[in-house]
Amino acid sequence: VIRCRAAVAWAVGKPLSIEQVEVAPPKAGEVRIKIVATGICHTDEHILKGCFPNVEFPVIPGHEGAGIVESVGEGVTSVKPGDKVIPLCLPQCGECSFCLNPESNFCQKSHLSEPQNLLPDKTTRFTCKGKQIHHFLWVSTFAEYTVVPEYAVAKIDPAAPLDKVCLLGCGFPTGYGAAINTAKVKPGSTCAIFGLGGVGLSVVMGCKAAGASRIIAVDINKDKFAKAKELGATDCISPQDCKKPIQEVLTEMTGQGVDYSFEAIGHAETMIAALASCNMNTGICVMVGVMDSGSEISLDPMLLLAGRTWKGSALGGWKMRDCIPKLVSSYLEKKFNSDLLITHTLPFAKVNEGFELLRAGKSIRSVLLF
Ligand code: COD
Ligand code: ZN
Repeated sequence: VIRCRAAVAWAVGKPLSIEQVEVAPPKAGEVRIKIVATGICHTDEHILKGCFPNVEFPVIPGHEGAGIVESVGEGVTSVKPGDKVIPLCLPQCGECSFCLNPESNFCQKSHLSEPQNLLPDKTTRFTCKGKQIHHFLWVSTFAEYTVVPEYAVAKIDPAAPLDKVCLLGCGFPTGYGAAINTAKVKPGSTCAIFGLGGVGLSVVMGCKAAGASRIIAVDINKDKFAKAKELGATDCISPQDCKKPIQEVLTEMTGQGVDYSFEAIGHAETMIAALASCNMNTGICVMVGVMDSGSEISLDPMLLLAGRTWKGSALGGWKMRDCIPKLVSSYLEKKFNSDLLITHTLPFAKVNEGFELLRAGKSIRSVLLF
């Protein structure tokens, strides 16, 4: 058993509290990882607010981390102590029908099929003050040591800087892959991205990498525009500055609407606006943001009648265990620069300050260092 620090969410609406926790050794098929760095993603904030009722408290959140294998359980062959790894918030078991299908990435061992509040054997490896603490998406990266199933770990290049590639655990691949894999943006096309957080800005980078000629970035916080331009946006618009609905503005700007639109906020109104902003015949709208669980959208089916496509994208469509190591290699070859998303680097003890920066719209990504 290792005693170390972790940020525990004891109840909905409470700030995280840094605690001394006990982390049990990995059982068969599990890996214990020393987390070196972790990003703060808006999904962690959703968890603290209680937006996903299937997440059980007390819980150790965090799902965008990178670290080093400390020990492995019986039967683990793909990683060994000392390997640099990224824990995967979307596993790849390699055996379910979704893993076996080359077209899909959403493994059946993920939280949409079964809760990931406990490890697969239905027990937790975390305790604190005599209480059992839940895992989050099996990865719980807000802990100095965490235990995950082997099929939720990707071994990465030993040259990778962990304080930078932690973003490749969630935000960057989610947005970048939504453009490259889900929308399959074509060279010379027009794109609109709603929401310029870490995820939306990664969509901007994906559209640019795919050769889009016009990339229109939409956010109500104009402080995000400078970064969006730096990453490839050609136009930036705040819906609050427009006299007409944003979908009409985008349609006028592009003639018939953009070829590809993306929603990276998680609100019903912006999902409908993004859908209506793409060309009614051939436009593709990709939903990346997730709404509070239980909420619904009402939609005029006429929006789809002429041929528009409305799609969802989770973790950018990447099969995580296969693709994250390749993305790390592309990062090292400087094929993209996800470092530009990191606005703050803080010691782990300042985790709540990191959340304050996110809530105030002052950060893109804060990286916490242990
Ligand atoms: N119109 C335009 N922009 C808006 C509006 C609005 N009405 N409301 C908010 N925004 C902007 C904010 O100003 C902000 O810039 C941006 O939207 C949101 O950015 P962040 O930094 O708060 O959030 P991200 O980028 O970290 O995450 C956003 C998601 C929506 C992707 C995230 O919250 C989410 O839903 N995640 C689940 C989706 C997923 O697959 N995640 C992978 C595991 S997390
Ligand atoms: Zn995330």
